[in-house]
Amino acid sequence: MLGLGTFIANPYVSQSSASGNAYSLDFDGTDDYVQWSNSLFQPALRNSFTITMWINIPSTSEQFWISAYRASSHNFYVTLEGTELRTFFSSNFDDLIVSSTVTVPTSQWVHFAVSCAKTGTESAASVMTHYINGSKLTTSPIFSTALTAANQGLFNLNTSHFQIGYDPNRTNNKMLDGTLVHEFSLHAAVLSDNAIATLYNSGGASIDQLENSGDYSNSNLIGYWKLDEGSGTTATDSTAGNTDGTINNGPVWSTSIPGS
Ligand SMILES: [Ca+2]
Ligand SMILES: [Ca+2]
Repeated sequence: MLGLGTFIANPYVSQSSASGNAYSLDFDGTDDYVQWSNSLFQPALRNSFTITMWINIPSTSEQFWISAYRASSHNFYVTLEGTELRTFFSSNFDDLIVSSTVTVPTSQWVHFAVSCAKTGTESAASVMTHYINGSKLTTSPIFSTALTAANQGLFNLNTSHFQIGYDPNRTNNKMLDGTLVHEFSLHAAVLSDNAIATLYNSGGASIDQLENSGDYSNSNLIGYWKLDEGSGTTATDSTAGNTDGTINNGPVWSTSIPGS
């Protein structure tokens, strides 16, 4: 559990609005991305997790929102192409891929979440669930192969990294072009439907994920990047884990945030 002192010690809070969130990152579609070493994400993705993000996209052309890619044998990524939202998870060639059909609104702030419940049993399927703007989407497995408990533990990105906005194959031009990202978080648990709806209904600017609020609990929050620095190339982790990300190739700081 984080103490209040940790929050106050964040040097970026004082320059922000009262809610502690004043900026987002604007990606250029050419080479901009935010990157983390896989030290936090690799063990987290071996178990149950939830990732949340506020994103504002100009179009639904094919794009990578989140990616970690070592090879076809070990990867995790979220893509949007038209009305198809997909999350891929491959561990030691054992794939779990889910797809939702959804019309993601463009040129406005959208709340995205994906949770993955790992059952930990050899025979039962793991379940991934998509949410857009607090609503749970229907997910269809593309491959029926379940992640087994044995293979979950083999998820190994080696020296590959975890990114926002990074196309593992740059020649495909699926970087985030003209896209804004405002907050990004990693929870080492499956958040409830109500918890995700609470985050969405907060508008992003009013709920700080470090705070417990109503149906939302931060007890398993292990990475929280507000993308609120307003300058520089560090995406500061607001949790005690201090897993900062590196902002690469010059995305622009924008004052557009949800509710603004
Ligand atoms: Ca922000
Ligand atoms: Ca750039």
